[in-house]
Amino acid sequence: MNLSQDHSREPVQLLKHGPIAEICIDNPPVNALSQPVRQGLLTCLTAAEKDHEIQAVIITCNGRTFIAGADISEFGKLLLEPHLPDVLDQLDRCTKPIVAALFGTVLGGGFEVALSCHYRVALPQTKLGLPEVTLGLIPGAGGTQLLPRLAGAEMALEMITSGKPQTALQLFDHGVIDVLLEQGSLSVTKQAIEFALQIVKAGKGARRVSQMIIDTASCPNDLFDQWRTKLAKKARGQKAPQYCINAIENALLVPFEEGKKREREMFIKCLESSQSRAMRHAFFAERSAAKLPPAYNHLEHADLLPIQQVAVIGAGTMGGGIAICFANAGISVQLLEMSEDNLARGLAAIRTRFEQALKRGLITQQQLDKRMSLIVGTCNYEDLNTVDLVVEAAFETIAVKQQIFSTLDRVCKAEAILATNTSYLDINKIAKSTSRTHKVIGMHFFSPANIMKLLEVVYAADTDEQSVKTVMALGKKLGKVSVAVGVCYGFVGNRMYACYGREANMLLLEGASPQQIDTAMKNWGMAMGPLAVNDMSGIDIGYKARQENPPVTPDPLYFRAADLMVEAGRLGQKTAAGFYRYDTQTKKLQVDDAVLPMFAEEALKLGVIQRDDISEQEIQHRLIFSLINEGATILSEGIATRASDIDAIWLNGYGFPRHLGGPMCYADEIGLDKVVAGIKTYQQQGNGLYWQTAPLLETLLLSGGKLAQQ
Ligand code: T1G
Repeated sequence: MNLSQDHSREPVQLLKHGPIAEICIDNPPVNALSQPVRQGLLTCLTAAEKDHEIQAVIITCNGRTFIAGADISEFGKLLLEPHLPDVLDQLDRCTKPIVAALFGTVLGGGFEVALSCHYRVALPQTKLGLPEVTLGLIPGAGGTQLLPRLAGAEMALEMITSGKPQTALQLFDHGVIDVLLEQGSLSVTKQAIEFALQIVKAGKGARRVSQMIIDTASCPNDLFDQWRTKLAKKARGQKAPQYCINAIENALLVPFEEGKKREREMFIKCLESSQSRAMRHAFFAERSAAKLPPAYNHLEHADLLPIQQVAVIGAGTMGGGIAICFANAGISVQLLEMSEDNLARGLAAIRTRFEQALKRGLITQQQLDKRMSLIVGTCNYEDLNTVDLVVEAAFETIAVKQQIFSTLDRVCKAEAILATNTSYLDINKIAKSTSRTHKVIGMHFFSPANIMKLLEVVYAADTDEQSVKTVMALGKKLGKVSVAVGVCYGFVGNRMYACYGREANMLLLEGASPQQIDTAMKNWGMAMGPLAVNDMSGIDIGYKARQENPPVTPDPLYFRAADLMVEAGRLGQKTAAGFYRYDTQTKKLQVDDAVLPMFAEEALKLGVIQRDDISEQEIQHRLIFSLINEGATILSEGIATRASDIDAIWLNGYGFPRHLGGPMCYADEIGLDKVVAGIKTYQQQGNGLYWQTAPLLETLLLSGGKLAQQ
């Protein structure tokens, strides 16, 4: 029976099942704790407490998940009452037992609601977590005080500083979950009502987590300092993880109310920080990227093509990684190579990668066997006549790809989608070697393909809506962040990365050393410096790409430093020497000053004047501003649909620090005036050919607009 008037539009309703009151939340898509939900919770709780017929309360949700957190879209605006901590205080203090009925992804404020209840029942595979740290925040409604009281300090530290959820099954042994519900028999709500009735019958009252004592017997004395040291390294430059540790430590040091008060103060400080603004921008950028580009909005809404079986052409590093992506998602793969030897090598390399995952506890033996069984090798194109989609990952030359696509067009079924993993080449040219240009598309994976989350979905001139929608959805199924981009040299990520690499190379000619450049970029926030990255991937890859496809505005200066390495046989780690030298056993990087006179001699030849006053800031600004400038140009050309798409690309494909939000977000944070001034400086200082300020930056500077919102 519905106790409240007919407010069917309200997100929270109070229903009555005999002596049990049900507070039911219905706020699609994830039952986020928006202001109306918080208000509704408070109103219904007050009513249930006053109703003498009610002896226990359950909190339930409609839809696909229990509350998945605070409403992130409210952050950055004025926070409206009732504030979540106040609502949860009332839950905690309720005199009647309250049961949380959990399923789906119970995250952030949702988990805090559950922890503020007196009992928790859940389906075994329910995910429970406090991911606030991934948004540059800390739990802001008691999570850092409640979780240690139930699960202990060490589990709380692990979950809160990593933001990674655990299942109800995993948490059951820690006493966080009271009963694991049965999947599929009675509904979660009905099972929760049954449990509440048992509580009432047994005379068990409210059991406040806030009053529990934390078991510190197993905690080492320096537990929190150990975590501070570990995270200062692992989450270098990030503030929220350190605040998480301080807040959890307070749970052992001060009473609950004081601990919660200090937690809220730290939460507000994080909420107002640039790091949290950047990480919340990243969250929404990755979700906006899932929306199709306008180019595909006007077409009739095509259905997705079912993808049950795929083929991958080429069993090299990329082809093998791509095959693993599909097998991990449970999709059968035919892996085609030109010879039995190459195929055997490729399959062996795939097995090795799975065995490494097994050794690290990431998969079970059963999963390894299942995934290997999904990958079948062949040397015969005719075997591909039933696949729904092909991903070509062969040599990066247009002639080879055109030949492959012409063969695929002949053997594959008419509706099959033909995708290429090319990093640079013109997909329109590849499509023209088929009779199905509307089914040709780019699926640009990033190495290692089974690890990196980014997938650039490159639509060519004729690619149809069904192909784009199907591949975007397939990317999500593979666990990727799919971003739809247009065709140009290097699409979005690599085109911008070429500018970043160009500046690093130019700085070598101008007198900076490899370690000076790499140290500057690591100090800025990158995980690795550009030259160490280049050594790791192989300097010859870019060299060959430039030979095969000279950049649009070829300039002998651009990559001469890298070309020198290749011409001297210094290809990077694989030859134990590149910009650095590498120990042949340990592969440990060592500075090698032998490269400096090579750059100096080349600079003399090219008329580049060497300087010894290159500062860390100049290195950082030239590399990062080149990304911003090229990104703004790409946006103006329509190759990227949104500025936030460019941020999603750089956060998931190139290790751009998530707490800086991506190049477009970062530009707004430091100020477009500073970026444009820097560009003009480098234009006057060096080769003006490429430091032309993107018109969009000039326009926004005049209008005061935000680049990341374009
Ligand atoms: N707030 C607002 N909108 C949200 C949201 C949230 N918390 N979570 C998801 N959405 C939107 C999302 O933008 C998208 O919108 C749609 O829901 C589907 O999302 C006080 C302060 C729950 C695992 O960090 O991890 O609580 O694009 O595409 O892949 O201490 O969403 O359709 O318009 O991601 O099935 C803590 C964030 C907040 C959870 C579902 N909670 N969300 O994944 O769908 S801070 C989180 C997720 C907090 C407290 C603190 C995932 C998901 P649109 P989706 P999905």
